[in-house]
Amino acid sequence: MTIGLAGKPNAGKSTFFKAATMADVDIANYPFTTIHANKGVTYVRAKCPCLERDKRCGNCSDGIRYVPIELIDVAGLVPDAHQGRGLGNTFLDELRQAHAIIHVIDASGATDVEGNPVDVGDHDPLEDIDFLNRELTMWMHSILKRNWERLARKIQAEGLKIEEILAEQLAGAGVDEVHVNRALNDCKLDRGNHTKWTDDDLIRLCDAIRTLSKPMIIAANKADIAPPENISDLQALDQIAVPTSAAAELALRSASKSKVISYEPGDNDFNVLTEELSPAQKKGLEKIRTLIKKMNGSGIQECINSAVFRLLDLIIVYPVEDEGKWTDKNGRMLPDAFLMKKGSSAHDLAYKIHSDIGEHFLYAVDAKTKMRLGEKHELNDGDVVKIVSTAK
Ligand SMILES: Nc1nc2c(ncn2[C@@H]2O[C@H](COP(=O)(O)OP(=O)(O)O)[C@@H](O)[C@H]2O)c(=O)[nH]1
Ligand SMILES: [Mg+2]
Repeated sequence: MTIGLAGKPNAGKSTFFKAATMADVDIANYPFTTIHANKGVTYVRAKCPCLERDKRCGNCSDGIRYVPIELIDVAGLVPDAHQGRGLGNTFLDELRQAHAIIHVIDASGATDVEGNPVDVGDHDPLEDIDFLNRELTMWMHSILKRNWERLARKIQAEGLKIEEILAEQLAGAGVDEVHVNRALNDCKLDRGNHTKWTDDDLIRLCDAIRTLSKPMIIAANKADIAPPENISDLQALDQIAVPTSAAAELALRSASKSKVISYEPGDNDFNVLTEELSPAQKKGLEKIRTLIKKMNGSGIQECINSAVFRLLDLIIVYPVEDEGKWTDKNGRMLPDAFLMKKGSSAHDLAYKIHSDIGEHFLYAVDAKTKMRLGEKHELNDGDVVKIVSTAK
């Protein structure tokens, strides 16, 4: 599972990335700080099932379970990147690996459309939403357009399946046939008449493909200094928008890393662990405390969780081999946590563990209720499941 952080320069992507992964990247207030995609590991936060038992499993932080996913910090997009402006296509190519995009927006309005600093509130962040959507759509359009006339003739002459050919063209952008098929239906384009499609039709189609293949949520970043109406405007859109302060999260994780505070990502408070703070440090920390109390957290963890659970509709399932002790064969309790699409079955889980186990699946056991589950049984978030198979 890979999530990409996208947005214009200076929105706070690298700060978000560094906070979420605690990796070392350049953070600076000028465009193109991040030249190449940075890849790192971040974590979805969940309640560990071991909270239902009388002892902690050893794979969670006192009942808080962190499940790894990949995060990419995609360098800043500027308008007309799809035509090769800025670092143009490099940025777009980096995004193709992402299953979902967190669009990091400077909700404070303190950067213009190209990411240059302006006064707080001078730029309307709503403009940035359209801009990223349009760049992605036009990027896909430019790929399709390259070969379109030749392909259109070929599809007609050889009677090929249009969704297959289009998906093939856009495979590098992470698009598959299912996306294209649904997009064709959504746009009500006449498949039989594809040689007559106009350029506008192609753009409409790409827009629909983009919506389906690159689900996106908004991080309304710099919420610490943003005018409240900017945040509410972003939250009024028909997309999930989470107010974030990447800067606050970075400060908290750094302080936690150096044992100055105890803080779990996603918490709305922390404990100071040392007496040796300067008055300025104390003041800085208390300012952040006030902020995360007001925001109910810095928003970074909530944003990652929202991308995984609300946008991508995933659940966490815990496979075990001993349904009594919830352990694997080496006695490790709740060793694995799998992210799976909501609606996945016990049989899907078996395949995810190993193709052999999937092929030789007999039944599963719900380790919480000890109920036997058939192959079609739909799994729920937080399920602890033993798979029984005849695989060796
Ligand atoms: N006030 C505030 N500033 C932030 C926040 N996140 C990032 N910044 C600042 O915005 C500037 C650009 O951040 P950076 O992460 O390099 O942006 P990128 O170009 O999108 O990667 C830096 O000066 C950051 O310190 C935030 O949540 N609040
Ligand atoms: Mg950056």
